[in-house]
Amino acid sequence: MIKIAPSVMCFDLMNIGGTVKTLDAAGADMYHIDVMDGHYVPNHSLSADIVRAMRAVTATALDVHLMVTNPMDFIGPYAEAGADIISLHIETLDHPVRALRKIRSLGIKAGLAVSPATGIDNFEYFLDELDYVCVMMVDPGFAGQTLVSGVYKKIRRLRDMAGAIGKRLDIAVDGQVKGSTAKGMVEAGANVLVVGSSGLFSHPPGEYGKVMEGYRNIPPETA
Ligand code: S6P
Ligand code: MG
Repeated sequence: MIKIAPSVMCFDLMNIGGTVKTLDAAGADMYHIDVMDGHYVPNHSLSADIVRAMRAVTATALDVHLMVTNPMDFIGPYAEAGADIISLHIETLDHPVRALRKIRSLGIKAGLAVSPATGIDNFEYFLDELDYVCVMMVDPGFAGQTLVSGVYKKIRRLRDMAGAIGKRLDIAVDGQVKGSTAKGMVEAGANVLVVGSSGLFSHPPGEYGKVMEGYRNIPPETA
């Protein structure tokens, strides 16, 4: 089943609560919360306070994407704030398995995020430790960038890797997920679509439900 994850960074920040209400009613499956430290990526975005505030008003899953240099320090605070999924950038980790186990030990789904230029060859060695992979279709740091088209191959590769061990891995795509790109991403094996400025918030709020349903109805991977 395809899940739709609106990106909170792209909400109208003066109306986060109202947008959560609208999107909950329109059937969002999870909220994607980008955390940037101004060091690993040249930007700042959301924080644990946003996760806590959203947790208080919605039962919808909260998917935290940590773009920080020292992610091990932030697993605890984001778990405590109410995250359901935490993804760390593989590029920031010396010991990915230790990090994934720490997340799972807190009762949270463990994810890795992968920037466009980063490979996934080593994932096959610890795939059973992973619940979620956030495949970045743009370099992390900003909304509204240009897609790196070579990354479709990575989605396919990851889906094949998971298939080879009979694993139902959640593969999210993040960056430039929109009408013209989502089909290819789903066909390559993605089942979580992070939608932001290009794929959801370019539409008026009254159309959010219809737009999300359109993505959900894309026929699943072809292989
Ligand atoms: C980017 C971040 C993303 C963006 C989302 C924006 O670093 O991880 O989650 O918020 O990709 O979507 P769009 O449609 O503006 O590329
Ligand atoms: Mg993100």
